[in-house]
Amino acid sequence: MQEAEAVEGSRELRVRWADGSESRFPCVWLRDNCRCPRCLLPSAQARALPLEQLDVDVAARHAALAPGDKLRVTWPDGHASEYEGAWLRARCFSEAARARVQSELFLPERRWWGSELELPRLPFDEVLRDAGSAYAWLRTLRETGVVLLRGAPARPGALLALGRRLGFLRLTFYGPTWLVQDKADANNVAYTSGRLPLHTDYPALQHPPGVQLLHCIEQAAAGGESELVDGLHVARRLRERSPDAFRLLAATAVDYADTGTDYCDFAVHCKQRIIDVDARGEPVRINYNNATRASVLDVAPEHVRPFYAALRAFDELLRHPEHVVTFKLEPGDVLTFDNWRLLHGRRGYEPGRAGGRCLEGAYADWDVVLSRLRLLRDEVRGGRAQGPAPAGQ
Ligand code: OGA
Ligand code: NM2
Ligand code: ZN
Repeated sequence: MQEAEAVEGSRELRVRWADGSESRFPCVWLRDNCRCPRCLLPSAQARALPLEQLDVDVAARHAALAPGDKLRVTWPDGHASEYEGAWLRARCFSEAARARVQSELFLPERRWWGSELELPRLPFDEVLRDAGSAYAWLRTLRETGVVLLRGAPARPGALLALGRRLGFLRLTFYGPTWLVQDKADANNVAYTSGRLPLHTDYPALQHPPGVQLLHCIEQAAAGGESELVDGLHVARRLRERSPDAFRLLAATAVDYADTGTDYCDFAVHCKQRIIDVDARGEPVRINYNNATRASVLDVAPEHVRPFYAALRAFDELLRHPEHVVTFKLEPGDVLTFDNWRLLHGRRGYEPGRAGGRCLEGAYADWDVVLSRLRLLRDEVRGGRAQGPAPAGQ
């Protein structure tokens, strides 16, 4: 810091940096973010200052640079605060600086894809062993939405190891992990040998699982191929081509239901918009499983046919060959994907005799995955430059 100057009746401090640029810091924000141990619990890096002690109009009584590149501020009640130059600079309020900080916090941009996608692949054991590979896994999971981990043992347990790598898995009514097999009296359409049309898992939950892990233990001789589509990409296409269909799917609250017994008995019901959009209208999550879409439909009768027409338009665009990637999992493959972004499906298969097709599945929440991604990024940055990029097929 070169210079600090009080402006706006001392309600704002202006700092000039060595490179000549300037940053503005409103005093109410400075007071709110005092670093002293009375205002901040150091062991938790958490604010200890209650809001009722914050004067929105607070002005600095005195502000000056102090040795060690610090800004020292004294407040009207005598309280003193000190801020390090680098700490302040990382919190500059300029639009460009804020955009930089936000992209650091919220991690890599998405890359859209269609049927041309070469599935990103990484060795399963490297991801468990090596921080650079684990970072490459999670970074690609965020950017592309899918990574195929290969070479896991073809028996249950691999997902628990990946769960420990992340932190922990998401428990649902189908258990900590679950077996996708042709089962008698199946409590879910997935547990048959039938075709599964493109869907996202578990829109019946208010907070559907962000990430899905599917470990192939045994594959069917005939059928059972997997299909993947970049649902957020297709939703954006729908907005261009059929804006009315897009608007309807982004506005209509659709009921989902799931009732039965598995890990314990359950009667799940909730409402979801099939295309979930953020405050700016950008699609952020697809909530679409035709199997668990409830028979109650909470719209006026005159809106029923337009709703179905919009859903048919979206479904057709999803299934368009230019959007679908098809492949067949092999024993030892672990397919990991963004369940908020991708839709996945499976072709029907020959049930076969004893054993037969068997996948083990599990879920993780994006909070856990992104937390691990940030920690791995910092670990990898501290050591080597970057992990190996996943190879295409
Ligand atoms: C599921 C599912 C895919 C498969 O269990 O929800 O989509 O290949 N399974 O069996
Ligand atoms: N399984 C695979 O939404 C769904 O019912 C998806 C969930 C049974 C855990 C399937
Ligand atoms: Zn599924």
